[in-house]
Formats: sequence, C-alpha cells, structure tokens
Amino acid sequence: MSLPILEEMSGFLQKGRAKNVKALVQQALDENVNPKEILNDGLLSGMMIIGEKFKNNEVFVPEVLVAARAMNAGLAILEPKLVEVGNEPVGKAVIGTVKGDLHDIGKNLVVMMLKGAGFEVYDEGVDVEPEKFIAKAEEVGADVICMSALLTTTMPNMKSVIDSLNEKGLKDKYIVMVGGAPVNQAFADQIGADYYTPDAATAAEVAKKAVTEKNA
Ligand code: B1M
Repeated sequence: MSLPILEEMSGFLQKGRAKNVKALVQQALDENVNPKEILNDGLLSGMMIIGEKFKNNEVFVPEVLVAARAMNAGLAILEPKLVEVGNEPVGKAVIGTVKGDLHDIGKNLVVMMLKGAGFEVYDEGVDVEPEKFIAKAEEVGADVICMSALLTTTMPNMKSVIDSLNEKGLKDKYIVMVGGAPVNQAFADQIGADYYTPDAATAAEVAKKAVTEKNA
C-alpha cells in the first residue's frame, strides 16, 4: 500500500491533471516523502495503469497524451531532488528517441540519471533522424550516444544509426547504448549496440563505467 498522497497523485496523473500532479509532487517533497517513492508509487504507477487501460481499449490516445504531459510536469518538479548532480564531469552524452517515435518519458528519465551521474547531456528530443544523432555527437565531441525506442516499428531506426556510424568509420569512437520497453539484449547484440540496459538508473551506471574504462 502506498501513501494516500501518492495514490491521489496517481489518480490525478491518470486524469491528466498536470497542475494537481505538480502541486502534489511539491507537497510530497515538502513532507519529506522519498523522491524515488514519489516517482514509482505516485507517477509511474499512474502511467502503468493508463498503459494497461490503453492496451485494453478503455482509454485512447488523447487521454494517454494528457496523462503523459502530467507525468512530465511532475518529473520536472522531482528532477532536482531525484538527481544529486555529481560534481565530477564524467563525459558527454547525446540522447534522443529514434525517428518516428514520440515517446519521451523513459528517455527523460535516462537524461536525469545521466546528469546525476555527472554527464553533460545533449537531449535531441523525440523523432530524431539517424544523422542528427551522429552530427550532434561529432559537434560536441560526445563519448556516448543513447537511443530510446518504445515501438517495435521504430526499433530498426536504432540500427540505421549504427549502420551509418559504421559506414563513416565512426563506430569505435562512440559508446552506443539502447533501451526502451520493446528493446532487449538480443536485439542490441543483433544491431551491434555496445550496451542494452533495462532502466534509466542502470543506463547511467553502465554509461559511467563504460566511459571511465574507455578513457583509462
Ligand atoms: Co504509446 N504505445 N503509442 N503513447 N504508449 C506504447 C509504447 C504501447 C506499448 C501501448 C500498448 O499498446 N500497450 C504501444 C506500442 C506497441 C508496440 O510497438 N509494441 C503504443 C502505441 C501503439 C502507440 C501509438 C502507435 C498509438 C496510436 O497512435 N494508435 C502512438 C505512436 C506515436 C509515435 O510515437 N509515433 C502512441 C502514442 C503515445 C502517446 C503520444 C499518446 C504517449 C507518449 C507521450 C510521451 O511520451 N510524451 C504514449 C504513451 C504514454 C504510451 C504508454 C502508455 C506509456 C509509455 C511510458 O511512458 N512508460 C505505453 C504503454 C506502456 O509502456 N505500458 C505506450 C513509462 C516509461 C518510464 O517507461 O519509456 O519504457 P519506458 O522507459 C523505461 C525503460 O524502457 C527504460 O527506462 C525507463 C525506466 O527507467 N528506457 C531506457 C527507456 N529508454 C531507454 C534508453 C536507454 C536505457 C533505458 O538507453 C539509452
């Protein structure tokens, strides 16, 4: 059983009430509720319920969209508490959701965790063209390229980025990481990604370890 305030937050999130979600996240923080508990039991739990209803045709795209907006609004309030930004710069990461894909909640979580791990993060947003990942990485001198995909139909666009890196002779220059609900280790191996991680916190841990090892 989660705290009543978190259940209320989850309910508002499901209704897409961004203002109420933001206010409750702030209230929960003021009441010293653990930020991870707020994320998991207040925000993500609401999103999971919406996802299940979406799958069962009980709610449709507009409802999911407003719920996602409320989720992102809550995340923005939570971010400074969730992420104690490391003082030591670790490296640079370019991140985005791949071409054709508009899902950004998981990607936004990875951004936060990477920042927390000490990365300078260049967030290219959603629906990112393969060449844009590469151009940005070249421009800023990135160490890591991170790609997120939530649709089985957009996962192949991760391969396009890796293929293009190989064609340009740039693959070894970057650590390429992939993730998102339909992605798994077998797919990552198949397309030649360096790392697959199942969640945002692990993504940041693995990115930090990989960059440190590469630069050692
Ligand atoms: Co969409 N959607 N959606 N949707 N949506 C899913 C993904 C779906 C599974 C729902 C379902 O049918 N059950 C389904 C995909 C089916 C499939 O391909 N297998 C689906 C569909 C079909 C669609 C549309 C096609 C629907 C339509 O139009 N008919 C459409 C596509 C639009 C497009 O992208 N071109 C669509 C649209 C949308 C909205 C725009 C309405 C909205 C997105 C809004 C937004 O993101 N701002 C939306 C949402 C919200 C969802 C669900 C409900 C929730 C996704 C989410 O945010 N989860 C989703 C159902 C579900 O997942 N249960 C669904 C929470 C988030 C924290 O999890 O992103 O998985 P996730 O991130 C996790 C890990 O995966 C990981 O870290 C996070 C946890 O720490 N991770 C990484 C993510 N990226 C990573 C990268 C890494 C490492 C880890 O390294 C680089």
